[in-house]
Order: sequence, then C-alpha cells, then structure tokens
Amino acid sequence: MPSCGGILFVSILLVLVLVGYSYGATKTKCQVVQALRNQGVPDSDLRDWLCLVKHESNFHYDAIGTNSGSKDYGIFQINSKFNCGRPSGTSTSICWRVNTYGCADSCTSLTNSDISNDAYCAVRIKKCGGFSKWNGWKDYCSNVQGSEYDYSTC
Ligand SMILES: [Ca+2]
Repeated sequence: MPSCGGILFVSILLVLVLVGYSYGATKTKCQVVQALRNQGVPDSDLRDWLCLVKHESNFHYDAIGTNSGSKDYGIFQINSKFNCGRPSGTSTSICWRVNTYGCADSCTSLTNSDISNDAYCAVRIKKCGGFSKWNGWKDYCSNVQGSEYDYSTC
C-alpha cells in the first residue's frame, strides 16, 4: 500500500509537470518588454507590441501558425514567405521583406526560447511596414490603454 507521502509526492510532481507543460514555452510580459527595449523600442510603442504578441502568439515563443502557402513563426509570428529563411541583401524596393534589413534568420531560430533575434526581426518589420503588417495588431489593438498591457512593473 503506498504511503500518503508517496501519493503526495507523485501528485506534486504531476502538478509541476502540468504547469511546466502549460507555461514552459511562454515568455512573460516583462521578458518581451526587455527584448524589445534591447532593440531600441521606445516605451510609447510597448503597449502596441504587447497587444500584438498577445493576439499573435499569446506569448508562446514556439508557436507556429499556418497560412496558405506559408507559416508564421514564434512569439511575433514572423512569416516564412517574406521575413525568415530568406537570403540577405537582395531587393531594397520592398522594405518590409526583412531580408533587406539583415534579418535573414532561419525560421526555426524564431521558435527557440531566445527571443532576442525574434525581436530584432520584428522591430525591422515594424519599421518598414508598421504594426499593421500583423493582423493580430490590426484586428485587436486599436485601443491598447487597458491594464492588460501595462508594463510599469517591467
Ligand atoms: Ca529565437
């Protein structure tokens, strides 16, 4: 007959595994803020970025979204047709094709736990095409004044 301690131990372990499974592949709001600040993003843009991340990936850095003919990778859902896995230094005429801005990362590098290269890429996309390059921002982030996007503790 198993001891109470044993059952308790197994239960705690199970909870830890489940919690780890649920939250292991996400970043906190402040981790996203930090990655963006490292790329020179002004505080006045942070609420828009947090709303974008919320609606694009819900803070899951390993998220992969499927479109017809392309995929979106990582916490910023960066697109494989235009923005990742492309050679660098080609056309300068289509600014938001980030290969023109030195963001030639492989798409899979956008799903690991280091989001610094993701932020680098995303900030360049935004500089070229604005936040409206992301449907998640366009559809949900016209008013980002709510407490959900408060970053004052970061
Ligand atoms: Ca990455």
